[in-house]
Amino acid sequence: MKTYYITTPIYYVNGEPHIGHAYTTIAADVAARFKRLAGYDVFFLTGTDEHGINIARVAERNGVPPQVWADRIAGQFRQLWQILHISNDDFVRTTEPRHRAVAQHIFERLYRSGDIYLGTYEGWYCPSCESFYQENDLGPDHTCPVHTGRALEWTAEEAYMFRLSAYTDWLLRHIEEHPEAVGPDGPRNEVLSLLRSGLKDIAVSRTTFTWGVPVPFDPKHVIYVWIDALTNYITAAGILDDREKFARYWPADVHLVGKDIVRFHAVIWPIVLHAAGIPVPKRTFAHGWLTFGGQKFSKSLGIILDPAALSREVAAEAGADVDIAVDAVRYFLLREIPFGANGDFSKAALIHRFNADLANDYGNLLNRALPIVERQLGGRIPARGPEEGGDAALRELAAAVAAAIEPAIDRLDFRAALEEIWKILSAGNKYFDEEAPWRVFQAGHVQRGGTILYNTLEAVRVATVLLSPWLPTAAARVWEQLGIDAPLAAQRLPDAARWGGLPEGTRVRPGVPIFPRIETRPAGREQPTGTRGAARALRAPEEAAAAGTASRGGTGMGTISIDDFRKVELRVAEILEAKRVPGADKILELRIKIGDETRSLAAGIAQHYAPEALVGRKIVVVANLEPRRVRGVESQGMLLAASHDGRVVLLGVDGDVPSGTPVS
Ligand code: ME8
Repeated sequence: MKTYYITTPIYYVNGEPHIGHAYTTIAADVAARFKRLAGYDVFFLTGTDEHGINIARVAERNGVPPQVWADRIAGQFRQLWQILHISNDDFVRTTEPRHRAVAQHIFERLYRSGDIYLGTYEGWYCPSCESFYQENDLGPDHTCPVHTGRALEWTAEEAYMFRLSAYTDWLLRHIEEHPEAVGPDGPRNEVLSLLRSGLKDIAVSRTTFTWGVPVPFDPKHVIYVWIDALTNYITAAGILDDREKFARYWPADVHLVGKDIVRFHAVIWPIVLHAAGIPVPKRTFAHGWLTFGGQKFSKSLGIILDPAALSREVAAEAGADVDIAVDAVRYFLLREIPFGANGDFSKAALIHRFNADLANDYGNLLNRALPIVERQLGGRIPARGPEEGGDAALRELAAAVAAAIEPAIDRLDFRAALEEIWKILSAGNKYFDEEAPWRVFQAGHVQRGGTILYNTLEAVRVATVLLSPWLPTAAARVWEQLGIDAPLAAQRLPDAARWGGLPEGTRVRPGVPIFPRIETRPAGREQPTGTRGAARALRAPEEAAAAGTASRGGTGMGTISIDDFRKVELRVAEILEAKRVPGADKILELRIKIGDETRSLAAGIAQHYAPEALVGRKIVVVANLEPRRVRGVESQGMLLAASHDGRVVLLGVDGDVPSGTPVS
């Protein structure tokens, strides 16, 4: 069986987890879940980094021993990962005996081979970073380049040194020969230029504090926190306590990290491993910063957002449960920001994605199709009849999309993967609208109506399988409503995405909308402006009748006051005349009557209505709009129409009232 080993950084326990940590961990989780779906034997690791002077200091400030502090924060990380449905296979902590043994083992192995030697290290030291800095990296007046304004200490200490310099050429060649070893391009180039400028040996032990793993043969030294930390990846893979497991999973397929720690992962770590005679990881991938108002979420900057609290808030606004909001957060983070680039967090953008993508494109397609199955077909998925209309195109599109997802995941391009899956949903919605099964049933073509419903729900099924790594809860609920007996968790690609997998005769179980739309509040700057797809929530009247439900509204826009609304003068008008406009294929020139008044109007409906079919119709117009010229036609008002996936239908009045009647 093919294996896949993916890791997140192990996070420092110097503060509570925040959305920055969740970002990396969710990304790793999606990749892990996708690879399981694709049939891989996956090992997904996360954990906590618990040693070092910073953590000792935080614990002291809180009046507890460092181990007690570490237990507390590690517990918070574990709890958050549960809430966010993180499917890690192990959680490693650097204070565990299994890990201390590995850190010591590697240190000793490198000492024996001569790659670690006793020396003196002098330099500008930042206790917060636990790093020495070179003169040309410093901030003004010998301050820390990371912690702005923090004065560094010139420190000289006896230290074990690691011969990083001896491996510069080896690593340079390795990355040149395996460009996939570091990604994306920016971090790889940064690492390459660092290597080309030459590496210096680094200190890998400290004597100034004791909260760490002692050097086994010289216990007044503790092992440098980064050597301690990086070796977590081989601890959990079983280097010392499970040889068979280690052989199966090592080297790791992907170390996912933030940009801040790419040098440690892509320079120090492969050299440590290579020097110790252990194969090096296949890939380190550095994503960008999640920011808020342009500033990085960060414990030290005090800009934090608790993803669990965010999920609770979104759940309350949607009237959904927290697990659904968690899915939305997971989806949003990986859809909104290209993985690798920095991206600003905005709750309005999250809500917009919730409404437009999840509630509308995904949830609503299911909730439109199932009731018609219920009503017209006794709730059973029908057999597929012969292909007609848009059937083949939808099937072919789904197959092409299904084949494109794993390569996108392998490139860690989560956004491209989601965009691909959305092609199925968009095409599914378009197909459903165009094939209009409710009309087909009304016309008595039951077999064709059944085929349209089959294909629509098959598109939903394929999308659901592919989306399940992002939306573990929602996908399972969609699966339940589809009524498929075989559990979603048992699905495996490529078979599970093959067209036609929806079993004929399945008893559907329509339920409540899985993503209830979130009504947004009055406009602020953060307000989502788009109302994309809002019209889709409005069912065609025949569709509502076919489904046996009332039609629903909802726009997703911010509210306006009644006074604002009163400024718009809406009136019933009668169309007296309609003609095409030479050279403007979208526009009709109308003459309309509003009470006693006759006006001309330009209307963008030429592709939807024949002029002769319009004469005599009563429509609704905005009567107090400033006149303007449209393609040479004086337009003294605007008519109202609903547009829906490219289709435009005029608004009318349900009964005979004279033209000029006010509409409110
Ligand atoms: O560096 N945006 O731990 P750490 C995106 N213990 N990602 C962010 C982020 C943000 N605003 N803030 C944090 C350490 N991260 C070491 C790692 S590994 C052997 C040792 C994520 O708690 C991102 O993955 O400072 C970053 O690399 C990591 O948290 C830093 O976590």
